[in-house]
Amino acid sequence: MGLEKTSSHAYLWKRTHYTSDITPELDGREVIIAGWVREIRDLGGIKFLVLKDKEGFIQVTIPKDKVNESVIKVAEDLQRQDCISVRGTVKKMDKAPRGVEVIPESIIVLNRAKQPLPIDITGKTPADIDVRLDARVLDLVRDEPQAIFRIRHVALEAIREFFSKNGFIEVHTPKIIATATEGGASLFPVIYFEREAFLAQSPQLYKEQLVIDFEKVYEIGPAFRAEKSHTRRHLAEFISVDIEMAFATAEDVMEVAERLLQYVCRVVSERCRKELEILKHKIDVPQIPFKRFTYDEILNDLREAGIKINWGEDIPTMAFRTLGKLHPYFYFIVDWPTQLKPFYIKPRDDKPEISESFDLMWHWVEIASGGTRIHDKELLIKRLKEQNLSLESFKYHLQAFDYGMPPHAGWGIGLERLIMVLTGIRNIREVILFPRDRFRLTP
Ligand code: AMO
Repeated sequence: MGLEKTSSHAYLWKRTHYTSDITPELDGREVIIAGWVREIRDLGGIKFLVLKDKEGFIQVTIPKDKVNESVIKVAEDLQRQDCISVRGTVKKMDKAPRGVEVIPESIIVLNRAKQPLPIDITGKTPADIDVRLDARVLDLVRDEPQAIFRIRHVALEAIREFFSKNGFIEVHTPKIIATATEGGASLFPVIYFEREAFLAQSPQLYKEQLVIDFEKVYEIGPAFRAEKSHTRRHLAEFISVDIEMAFATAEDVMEVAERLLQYVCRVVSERCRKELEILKHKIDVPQIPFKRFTYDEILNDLREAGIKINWGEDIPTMAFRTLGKLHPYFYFIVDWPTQLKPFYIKPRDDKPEISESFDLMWHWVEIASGGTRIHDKELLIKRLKEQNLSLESFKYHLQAFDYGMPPHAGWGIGLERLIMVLTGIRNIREVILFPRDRFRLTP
């Protein structure tokens, strides 16, 4: 029975096996597989169809003289990305890509893909990134994005494993909030009933408050930045991996960061061999501890390379590019001038112009930043005033400091930047499903 279209009530399309389950040992077995047409080739007397599902590919072979006419008729009209199910018999076949093929008894078309497709899903004819992002759902079926998002999944799995093993509890804090934490310029305002609110730039204030209750917390959640800069490493919405730890200093949480990165690199390189091969990328599991350079040492490095930056100034992108050449690995930049850091970062007791803060770098890209926090309410109020921030806006945050705030420290890692490191992909838009940037709000 070779049905071209069937009522979904009949459920004749219900799969018995994923493509990866079809092995030469199943020779002679009847199976139902379902997925999408990746390629179809007609060699006159025989048609080869490559069917893709979430686990991989299988060759469906249609010898014209050996299958019934209705199958041939359906196969005649098949095009790339049509959604189909195939009932057929497994045949051991040395010449087939995985040593096995399926000879169909019926093919059901569950939905046709509109032709011509806007991009080549085999990836043989590369398309411009904007063309691909406009058809992102289709773009994501290609092997490369499939590998990227599988790596992203495994990295997240490893991150959660690591935190659980190390006594952290996962939290979710509000993303519609009343106050800025990371500077007012990059805030997205939203209308919240009759009031103005903002999209959270980071879980900073909440994660700090929660150390009173849970001591070691982590959050993996969206962060929003109204970034004007249109670069290959900035998004308006990204996933931030944040931790906060009670009774800890910057150095303590730096150790957590380097152990986490080493663990994630190891896990991904072991569990994602196939995906890394597709991306032609190799992960070097880093040695720890990572090198630590002070801000002053970095300024010296840059001076020697012919780039002069005055003490207290931020390091511009082109200078970071030079640094990346000098230090092509993971490293920390510590002891930043207090004036360059947000109000919640603790100034050093002995030298208040320097803060107990760090940025974690990979070559020239900043992967994370963090530090020891101020836990003394009076000092926090002083810092808020120095940065011209309204105490009224931080009322509830300051209140938490009346409830036994312990010394604490933490950091935030940009997940997409980490995925760029793990995949070797250079444009951040490739490692997030539906990127948001200054010029893109759809799809
Ligand atoms: P910061 O603002 O440095 O620190 O952000 C932390 C990390 O988040 C990533 N990141 C971004 N990724 C993509 N697009 C962006 N626009 C973007 N902005 C930041 C970077 C960066 O290192 N609250 C502090 C962290 C802390 O002290 O705990 C914070 O948000 O990888």
